[in-house]
Amino acid sequence: MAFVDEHPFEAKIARLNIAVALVAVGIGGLFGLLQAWFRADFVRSFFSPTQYYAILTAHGVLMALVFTTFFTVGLFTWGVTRSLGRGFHDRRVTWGWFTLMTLGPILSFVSVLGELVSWIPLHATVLYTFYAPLEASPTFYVGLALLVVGSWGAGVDFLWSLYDWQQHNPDTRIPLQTFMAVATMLLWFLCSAGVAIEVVFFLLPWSLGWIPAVNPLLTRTLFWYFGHAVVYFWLLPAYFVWYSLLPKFSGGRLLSDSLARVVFLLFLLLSTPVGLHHQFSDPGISQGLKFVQMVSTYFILLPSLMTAFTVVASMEHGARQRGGTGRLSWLRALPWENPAFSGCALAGLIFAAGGFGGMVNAGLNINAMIHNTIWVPGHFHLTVGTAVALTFMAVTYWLLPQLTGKRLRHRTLAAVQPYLWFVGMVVMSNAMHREGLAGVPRRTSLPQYSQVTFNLPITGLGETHLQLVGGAALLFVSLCCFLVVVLQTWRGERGAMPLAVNGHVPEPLSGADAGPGILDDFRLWFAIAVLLVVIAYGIPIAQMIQHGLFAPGSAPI
Ligand code: HAS
Ligand code: CU
Repeated sequence: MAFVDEHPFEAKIARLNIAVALVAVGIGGLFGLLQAWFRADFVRSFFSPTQYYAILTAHGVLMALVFTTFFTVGLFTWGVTRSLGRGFHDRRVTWGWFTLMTLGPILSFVSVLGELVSWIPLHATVLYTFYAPLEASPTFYVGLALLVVGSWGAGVDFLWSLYDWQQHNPDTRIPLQTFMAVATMLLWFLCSAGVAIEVVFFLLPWSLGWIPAVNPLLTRTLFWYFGHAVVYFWLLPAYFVWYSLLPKFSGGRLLSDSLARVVFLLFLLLSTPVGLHHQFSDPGISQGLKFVQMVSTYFILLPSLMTAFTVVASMEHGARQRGGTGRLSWLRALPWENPAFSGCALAGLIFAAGGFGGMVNAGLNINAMIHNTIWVPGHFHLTVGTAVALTFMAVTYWLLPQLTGKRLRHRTLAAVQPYLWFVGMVVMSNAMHREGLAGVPRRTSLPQYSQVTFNLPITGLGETHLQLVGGAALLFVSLCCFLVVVLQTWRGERGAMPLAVNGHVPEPLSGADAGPGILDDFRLWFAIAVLLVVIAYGIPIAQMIQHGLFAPGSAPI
């Protein structure tokens, strides 16, 4: 029986969340294309510089904040319900958070549109990293606050389901998918508290005119406290797919359940106390503290390196089950024609490169070379823009039939789509990285560099601009293919054809009982995570206060 038949309400909530995510990725993708073409001097005369920033803000907010959050909540609604075998506790609560979550981005998006449509009296060109001193209309911040609060509601719903389940299964280990979803949501509660404080106590009162000014260093620190950890809130749903489904797509089983739990707990503990690596160039934070957080950043590589090992080993196990042999020729036995598999595997390959770039970013001294250059967008288009986004698309091909009861349509288009994304992203992000090394800045519509000659790794901006334009075009075509497959599947007739999808999720080779039960003690792990945050952020904030943050007469801006 398909998921939609067993849990029709939860299937509907998952579908609705994924539908909003798709609207966001569709509009955000179009703005991405305009963005890249504008940067490459291709459509420069169409927009004013202010409109460029509005487009950039819309692209970032829709892709990085709206698409990711909604897709994650939809995916976890499925994963938690399926693995616990029970639905949400109270439907009114579920509708409540979904409504808040949906109203928020609409409000923020309309605020951004103010810059593009003259009759909307709002403005928001503050980018998706919306810290001071850039200021937007209050509606922009209210919208984002609603999105965050709504997503907290979803987290509460998952915890509530787990609590109900534990009442009936007191001595059973938490099912792996629920474990991963709950660990991710706990990380989200912890890190989004920083941005909630920033918005509610500083940015919103400031943009309403209630307080005359805010302190940029403090609000930036609050932002990056959130802004680093949020990247793992995006990544962990992809890991959820790589751990629980990619081994199955490969034809095998995950190697170790406990190892997956340890990885998620390491993220819960180590993701938040490293945000200063986004502030290496900020004055007002001591070099010693930056050094400490650089070292902590290198610790957070560990769970990803463990993932690389386990997931690739599980894929190899699958390939050998399918008859693969040899040291590397087993790779040929993998189902490269199945987009659910190829999307995840290509996303993983790209993430290996994106993670390597992350290691470069994290070096206190090397960071000075790439900070604020277009290298950084190159890095995050590999990570969130591919490791995460392509995995989400890939799993949609497998999940959507189970959520709708409709068979996937346009299978050939679906099979080609991940490869188009892969090639487009390799080309585009390569250009971004190389331009970044040559010093081309990010987040700017000006100056234009066509007159400048470089002796750095690019032969000229003509070449890299061409890659930017071409790569972005391929990505856009790939996104359109994805949306066509999804929309056409959605429009299909329920039950008209067999689903041709097996929804069974196999147990890992080494099960949960092989590991210690303390791994499931979320209260303990969450308490340690909070303690680490207090240590990592208490000291810099105490230093800021010492330096006169609240001193009478201090000029905040
Ligand atoms: Fe980052 C900036 C450091 C990971 C996203 N990062 C950003 C920004 C974003 C972002 C959005 O230290 C820009 C923010 C802004 O607008 O200013 N990042 C890191 C480090 C990691 C890292 C050390 N980042 C991510 C992830 C992101 C993300 C994940 C989103 C999802 N990043 C930085 C730093 C900056 C930064 C500095 C600031 C730069 C500046 O100056 O502004 C690490 O977590 C990376 C670890 C990853 C690995 C790779 C493991 C490989 C795996 C692949 C397995 C293969 C498979 C497939 C499954 C070590 C797991 C195999 C296939 C076969 C066929 C075999
Ligand atoms: Cu970071």
